[in-house]
Amino acid sequence: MRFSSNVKPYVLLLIVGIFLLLGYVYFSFFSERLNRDILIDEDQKRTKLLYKQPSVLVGRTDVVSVTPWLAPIVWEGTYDPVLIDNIYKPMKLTIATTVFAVGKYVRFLQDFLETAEKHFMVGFNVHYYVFTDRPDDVPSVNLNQGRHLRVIQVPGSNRWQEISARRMEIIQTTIERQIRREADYIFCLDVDSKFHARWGSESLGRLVAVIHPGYYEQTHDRFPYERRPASTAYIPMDEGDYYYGGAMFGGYVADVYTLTKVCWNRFEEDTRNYIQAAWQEESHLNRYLLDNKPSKVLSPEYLWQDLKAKTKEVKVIRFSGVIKNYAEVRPNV
Ligand code: UD2
Repeated sequence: MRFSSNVKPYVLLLIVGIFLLLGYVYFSFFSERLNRDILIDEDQKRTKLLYKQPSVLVGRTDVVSVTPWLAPIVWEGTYDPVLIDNIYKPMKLTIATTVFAVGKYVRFLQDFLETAEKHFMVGFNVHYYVFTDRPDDVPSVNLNQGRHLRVIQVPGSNRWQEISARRMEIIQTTIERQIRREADYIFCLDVDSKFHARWGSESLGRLVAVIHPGYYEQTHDRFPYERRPASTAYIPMDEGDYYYGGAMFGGYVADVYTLTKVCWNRFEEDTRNYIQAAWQEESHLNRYLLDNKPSKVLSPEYLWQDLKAKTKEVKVIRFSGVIKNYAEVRPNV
């Protein structure tokens, strides 16, 4: 076919441009579907989800993906993100997310919230509960549809240990007051962290804990559990499953309520006996989870630290603690 000579070059360019754009849209639509190996095939009666057949024999062999009490340990490659979202999204769940930004830690909020909007429970209703003594310094961050943020004022303290530990008390009372009516699941997270990749519905469970990135290669006698029998967080040398990080715990609102209540009561009992567990609420969390096994365990992909080099079994870093100058950000050292 020949174009007549009176067709202007810019018209030709426009036509070529339109074809290129259509080609790109067509290709990216189909390549995305093919890469996922999932097709949504609608016939007149129902929508069916086609996905790669799960194998009984082939899977990750470099890591353990189930605990001895048969809870999943969530690693990249052990689940299909599209399939799992397809199960949970129709439930229209609301996920409460607590984060404390007391004193100078308010400076970490912006990055925490902005990266959460990109990667954390995308497509779900998320209610952030920001606890701070500096409500005027809470940054304004654009939230996606179905996501809300509430600021709750809490007292400051001149001891970081108290700020960290009192989270258990404050989460417990806030669940009682409002969260139990407003959400299905809850995650309690450290603010001095950023999301780097998907953290989605694969993390939902009745009681969820995360394996601390610093200790997953160690035997339990090397874990920094509380070792003094005088503390209610005490764990003897020959006991222990994993060392769980205090920077994340979650689950059904009712289960997290019990966890925070028990840990806070034990923390107070210790205080009355003039003892404070080695790693405050993290020590109590570890004692609680030894007796009340989590129903889902997140691998260290869900709690990394920026100062730690990536290891070969960690294929994706999803959430990581930022490097901070402790002496500068904490009220005491
Ligand atoms: C570890 C745990 C942390 C907690 C702490 C207990 C990990 C990765 N982190 O972190 O969860 O169990 O040990 O000792 O497992 N905060 C404030 N203002 C302050 C101090 C703390 O808002 O002045 C809040 C904030 O949300 C922070 C959290 O408490 O993210 C934990 O404090 P941290 O990050 O200083 O504790 P760290 O790094 O020792």
